[in-house]
Amino acid sequence: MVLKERREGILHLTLNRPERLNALTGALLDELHAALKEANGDPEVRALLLTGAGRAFCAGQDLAEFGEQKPDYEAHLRRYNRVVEAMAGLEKPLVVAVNGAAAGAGMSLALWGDYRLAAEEASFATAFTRIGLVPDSGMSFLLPRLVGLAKAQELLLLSPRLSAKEALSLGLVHRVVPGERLLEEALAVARELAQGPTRAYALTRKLLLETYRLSLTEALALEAILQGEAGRTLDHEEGVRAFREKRPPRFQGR
Ligand code: LHQ
Repeated sequence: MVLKERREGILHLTLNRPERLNALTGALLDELHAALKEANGDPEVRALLLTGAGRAFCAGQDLAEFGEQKPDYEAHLRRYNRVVEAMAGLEKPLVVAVNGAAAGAGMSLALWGDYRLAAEEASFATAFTRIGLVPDSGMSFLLPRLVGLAKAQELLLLSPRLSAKEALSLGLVHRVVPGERLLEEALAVARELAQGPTRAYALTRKLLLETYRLSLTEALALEAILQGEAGRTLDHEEGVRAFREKRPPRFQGR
């Protein structure tokens, strides 16, 4: 259900239930969680790429998973939340290639990427309130931060289906490319990130998330602590040396 391929320091994950628009089941979420945890602990993996198989990126929760026997959603969301915590806590950059429709929790997963590309034919819909639910998988946290409160209100309450172009103009994605070039372009970004200063990326990711709950004084203090850590990496030494020698740096990720 989750295809894994590791090459050139990149772990390429593909949500693979194309016959169901890659809709999320408990089993798929558990596989995704395991893959993210494994990648995080593997020093050979220096960037991740997430995409979907077939014509959709991910249609969110598989609405057929439970049949008539609907579980307690609060309990079910624990499985979502550990995936989101794993994505948010990754110590390497995550590139997301949105190949088609991203709806509900599928849109949330897409937004957790640090760099998001969309195919021209991709679309985005929050979808939650359309079926009488509230945003989950971090959508209520991330969406207003990405697009501002007013737009988040519109996207969450009315759930319009956004084209890739609209998603680009809102800042939901960083780049839109023709579908046939999506993977190649996403891999190029992942490759660049995989050759970068992995620790500095990890600490930058952490800072960007942490500052949301910090005062300015606390944010400055955290920047100083993490700069201390980054300053002790070999990659920092190499970066400065390469700058002085007027050559591209060769980062090792430590
Ligand atoms: C689906 C699905 C789907 C099953 C399309 N499930 N079959 C967390 C935890 C607890 C509770 C619940 O929720 C959550 C988080 C969530 O993610 S809630 C939001 C769940 N997702 C949705 O409500 C999205 C529903 N799907 C859509 O809006 C559209 O299908 C999208 C925009 C994804 C794609 O539209 P189209 O390309 O026009 O395809 P389609 O609508 O014709 O769908 C194709 C088939 O896929 C169709 O089946 P059929 O047998 O008629 O061919 C759909 O029923 C099926 N499908 N999404 N989530």
